[in-house]
Amino acid sequence: MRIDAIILRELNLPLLRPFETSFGVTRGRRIILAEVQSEGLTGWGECTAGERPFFSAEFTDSAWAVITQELGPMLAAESPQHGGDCQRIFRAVRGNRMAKATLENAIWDLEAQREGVPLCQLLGGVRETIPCGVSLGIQSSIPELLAIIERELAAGYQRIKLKCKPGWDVEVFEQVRSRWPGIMLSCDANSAYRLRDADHLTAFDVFDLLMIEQPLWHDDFYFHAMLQKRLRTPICLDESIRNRRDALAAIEMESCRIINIKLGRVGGFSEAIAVHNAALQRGIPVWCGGMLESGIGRAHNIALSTLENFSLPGDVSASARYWAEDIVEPEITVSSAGEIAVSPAPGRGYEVRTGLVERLTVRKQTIRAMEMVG
Ligand code: OSB
Ligand code: MG
Repeated sequence: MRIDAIILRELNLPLLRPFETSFGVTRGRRIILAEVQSEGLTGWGECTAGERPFFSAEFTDSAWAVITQELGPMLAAESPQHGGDCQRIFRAVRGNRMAKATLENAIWDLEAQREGVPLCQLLGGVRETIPCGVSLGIQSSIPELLAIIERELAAGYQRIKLKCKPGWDVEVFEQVRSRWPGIMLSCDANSAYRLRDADHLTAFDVFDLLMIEQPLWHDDFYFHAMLQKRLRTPICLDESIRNRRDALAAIEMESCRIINIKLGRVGGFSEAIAVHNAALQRGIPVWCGGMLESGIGRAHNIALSTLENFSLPGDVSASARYWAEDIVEPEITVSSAGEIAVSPAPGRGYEVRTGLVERLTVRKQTIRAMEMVG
C-alpha cells in the first residue's frame, strides 16, 4: 500500500462525567487521531495515551512528538502490505507503544478495507457479539456508587469493575456485595498497594471477586507472584504486560491468572494478537481493557475482542457512557443482554464523522516521508 498522506490531529473531547482512578481524575480527553490515506482509502488510528504520564510513561504530548518526528516519517517512507509490517518499520524506536499503535492500527484498518473484510475477520476473530462490562471510577460516596451500579446493571452490563485504592475498597465491596451477592464483580487498583498491604488484600477474598487488577507496581511481575500465592482472588495484570514476552514471564512466574489486553499498551494489533495467543496456549483467559477511547479506538477494541480467548467481559462499553456525541456513526451501543453486535462492514465497521472531527480538532499536522540524509 502506497502511503499518500498521514494526517495527525489532536481532538479535545470533554467526558460527560469525570473518571477517577487511584492515580488521578480525568475530566476530558486530549485524543490524537491518525488518518492514513492510501490509494483512495482512509485508515484511522487512535492514540490511547493519557493526558499526563500517570497510567504509563507515555502521554498525549510525548506521543505527538514521537509520531510527528519519528514514526510518521518512517511509515510515510514505506509501502506496508500489512498492519503486521509496522513492528519492523518502527523497530529503531524504543518503547512508545501507544504512539506506535496509533499508526499500526490505522494500517490494519486500511488493510481490512483493501481486502473488503471486517477488521475482526482480518484479525482472526470468531465472535459475532462481544460481552461487555463497565469500569466505574472512584465516587465521592458509596450511595452514589450504588446508584450508578444499579443503572449499569439495569442497562444489561455483565460485569462491574470498581476502581479501588486504600480507603475505597473493603467497605465499598461489603456494601456492593450485600446488595448484589451474585453479580460478576472485580476491582482495579492501578498500582495503589504495596506488598506490605498483603494482609489487607487477603481480606478481599471474601467478596468473591472475579479478579483484582494490577494491585502492585506498574512494572512488576515478581512481587505480584508473591502476592498471588497469598490470595484466593485471581490477579489480573494490566500495566505490567507490555508485550508477548511479558505475558510469558507473568504466566510462567504465576504473577497473574488473567490478562487484560489493551491495544495501545502493547503497541498495536500485532502484539495484542501475540499476547492473546500466548495466553490461549497456556489456559489464561484475557479480556479487552479500555482507555476512555473515542469511537475509533472503541471500534478497534471491539474487533480485537472477537478473538477466541477474549472469554471474559471487557471494559468496552457504549459511546453514550462517555460522550455527548461520539465521532463515529453509528455510535457504539450495548444490548440489554450486555453485548455489542460486531459490525459486518469492511474495515473498522464504523464511519468517522469527519465534520465533527474537524470541529473538535485543536492541532493538525501532515507528515511527510523522512528525508534520507547522508
Ligand atoms: O486501568 O483499566 C484501566 C481508564 C484509564 C486508564 C486506565 C484504566 C481505565 C479504565 C477505564 O479502567 C476503562 C474504560 O471505560 O475505557
Ligand atoms: Mg486497569
